[in-house]
Amino acid sequence: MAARSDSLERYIEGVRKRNPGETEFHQAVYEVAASIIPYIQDKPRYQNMQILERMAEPDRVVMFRVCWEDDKGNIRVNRGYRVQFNNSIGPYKGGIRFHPSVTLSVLKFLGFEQTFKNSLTGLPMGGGKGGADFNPKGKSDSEVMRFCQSFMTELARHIGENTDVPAGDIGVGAREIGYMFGQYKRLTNEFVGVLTGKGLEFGGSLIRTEATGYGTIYMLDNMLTHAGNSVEGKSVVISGSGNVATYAAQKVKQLGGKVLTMSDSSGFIHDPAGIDEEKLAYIIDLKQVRRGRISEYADKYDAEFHEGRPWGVTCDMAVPCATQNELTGDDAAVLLANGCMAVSEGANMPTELSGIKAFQDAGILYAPSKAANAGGVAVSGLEMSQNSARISWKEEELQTLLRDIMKDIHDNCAEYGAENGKVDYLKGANIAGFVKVADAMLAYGVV
Ligand code: NDP
Ligand code: 2IT
Repeated sequence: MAARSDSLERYIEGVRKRNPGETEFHQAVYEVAASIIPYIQDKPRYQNMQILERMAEPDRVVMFRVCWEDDKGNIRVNRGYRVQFNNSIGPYKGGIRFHPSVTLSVLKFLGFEQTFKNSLTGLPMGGGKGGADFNPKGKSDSEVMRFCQSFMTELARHIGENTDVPAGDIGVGAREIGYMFGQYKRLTNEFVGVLTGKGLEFGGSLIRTEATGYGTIYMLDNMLTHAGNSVEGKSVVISGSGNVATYAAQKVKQLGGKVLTMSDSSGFIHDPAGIDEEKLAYIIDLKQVRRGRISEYADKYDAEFHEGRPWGVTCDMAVPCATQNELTGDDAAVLLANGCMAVSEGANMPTELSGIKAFQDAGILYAPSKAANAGGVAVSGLEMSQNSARISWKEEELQTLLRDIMKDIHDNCAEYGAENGKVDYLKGANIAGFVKVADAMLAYGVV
């Protein structure tokens, strides 16, 4: 045991030294290495070939200037990125994030996580992530369009339907994907599935919009079923009010649960009566169409608005769907003290390491993001298949495929994470995601 923790510390020290100041990236690598190092202890093929060391080094990183003109005629400069992390099992695949907090560290943590997540889906997709420190909030449609076109003018030369297929993430939804796809098509004179999350008119897939949120709740439901329980009648606290949060809330409602909260970066609303379909339709219009603030919900419905995050509201289950490190160790202690029995992560790495430890020590059900939110990229993979074959599948087929993929992810995690009659879903997800990528890397030799 001492040898294992020594090797973990040594490994992480190396990662810290090679990537100074990249705290989010260190955190993501630590969380994975803590599961993988004990697993490969008696498997010299992975150790001799330095597989884990190689996995923490992206294949390549592209950083570029994005220049655009705002509505007042000012010239603005942002920084764009694409991190092509690992293409051992398929083309690089992963979202694009537009948010002022985007840094190389954030995109490297996301690209690293994506490699394991995409492996878990069972589909042939490698890991990548991109974005820019551009803040879409308060920008006009024309400004967003000009930014997206300028961003794609550089990105286009680095991506391709068989090379790297970006999609949406924070700040990038249907509008931004439309502008970027249009610019790619114009630059290359090719109509190919180079982005996913496209509009249905130009090669998008049914249920891609809903897939991440639905998948996160399927993961929750699968864990509960495995433990002899269900979502029905349970209260759920959700953070965020964007794409993932909205459809997670819808699925909780469909499965008979009650959603008490939703949030944005200004605060959260608490609706003790529960957020039903009609209220959810209001939130979709408020956030996606009018691009307003969640606080407006409390003016319309019998609900309270509070600053901060929603973790102090008593609930049976918590589903963080906003951003990284939004649930601290202290928040985890509060949730546990209030009787929270399950957590499923819609956002990427929303829980700090101390929070994860608190959930695991308490023995509650905890689904890490790389498993819980994999439904989104899984349906992106299905969008790629439909584009290559130039066909569109029906909604029922896609719904069944999404449910089946999430069930397979659950069962794989349960198999690799089995421990004394219980399941460590974090360990299970890390190992199940690792094995396929690692074995492909072994097959390629030293590359
Ligand atoms: P959206 O841009 O649609 O929504 C993001 C939501 O999170 C908004 O409510 C936003 O509030 C809030 N938020 C963002 N940053 C912060 C912050 N720093 N502090 C507090 N609140 C914040 O993004 P998505 O719903 O697509 O993404 C949410 C999470 O899910 C991210 O972690 C993303 O990586 C992950 N994810 C997304 C997938 C997808 O398919 N879209 C797939 C898998 C994971 P505000 O409006 O105030 O900015
Ligand atoms: O984090 C993620 O999995 C995403 N943002 C979705 C990626 C994708 O390619 O659909």
